[in-house]
Amino acid sequence: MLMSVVRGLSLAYMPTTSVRECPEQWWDEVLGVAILGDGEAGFVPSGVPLARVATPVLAGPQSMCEVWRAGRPVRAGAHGRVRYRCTESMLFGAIELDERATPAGTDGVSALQRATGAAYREVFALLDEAGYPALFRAWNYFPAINAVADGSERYWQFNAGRQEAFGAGGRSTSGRVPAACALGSAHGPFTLYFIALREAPLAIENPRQVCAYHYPEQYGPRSPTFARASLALSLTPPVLFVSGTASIVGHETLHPGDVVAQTAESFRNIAAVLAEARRADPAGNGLAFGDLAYKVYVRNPGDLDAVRACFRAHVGDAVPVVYVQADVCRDDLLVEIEASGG
Ligand code: 3EB
Repeated sequence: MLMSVVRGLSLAYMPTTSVRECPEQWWDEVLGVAILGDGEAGFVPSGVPLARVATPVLAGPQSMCEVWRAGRPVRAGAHGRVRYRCTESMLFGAIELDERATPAGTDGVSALQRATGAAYREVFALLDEAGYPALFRAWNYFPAINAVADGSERYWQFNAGRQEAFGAGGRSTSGRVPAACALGSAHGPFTLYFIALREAPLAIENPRQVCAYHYPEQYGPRSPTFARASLALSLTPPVLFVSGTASIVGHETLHPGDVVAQTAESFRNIAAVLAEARRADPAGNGLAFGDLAYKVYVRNPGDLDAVRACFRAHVGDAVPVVYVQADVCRDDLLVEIEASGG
């Protein structure tokens, strides 16, 4: 448990078997849930936004729930295919789109690019209508992220669909962009879950890294649309999301083939992002390694012990953390780490 136990937004990684046993009223303040790894989802009450993410859990129970709570009662709704729950200040939503429903067209636009675009367009329509225009954090998952299909890398196709939808939705594609991650799942539909706010958060960049929205064309014709972190000072207490962070310095992958060096480099990047966030927050609270909860994406399950040892050397073993298998968006990246806190 973390991120303000009493007031405001909180996140917990819980074994699915424990969540199953929670009484009905426990769900009243739940904004939404992501089920990580395989596991049947029938226990989630209807009306709770749900993302099923086929990223196998590498340590502990086979199925874990990432539970987002508001610390106050929530209101539920649906808009198109997006399910959401919200408080006065924030909205959590989830959408799953089967790529088979958006086949590639003769115009050369792939199924994944179409699904991505359709999902984001529906999300932005909801956010505009409901009055939470500022996308704060987006989690993106889809299978075969490193595969080449219809003539290009699937991660590139995703980036094209995302960037286009941001533009069509009247959003900036550089500068004021959300924190995000994009990972390859084992199977399943294109899945997006997100948190949006009434008041725009601050986008935080990393001085060690080129802004992702300025990556050179060698990483794809349309650049990714995300900031290294996003900080909401309008929430009490403030909330910080650190995007998926990998072993990239400048725009280049460092330490190919060396998972421990990549993990350590990722922590250098997270430390640099936290320093930037502290500069942006006059109060400077909750912005150290020990104040965050982590999700660690490991490409090769056999690397778990090495990654975990490196993780513990950096943050100790008193923080919430879940390790899952996922494909990182560049095929030379072996690990990626995201963090949430406040
Ligand atoms: C990177 O830094 C590694 O496309 O939304 C990290 C976080 C990465 C978010 C995204 C991709 C994304 O470029 C990959």
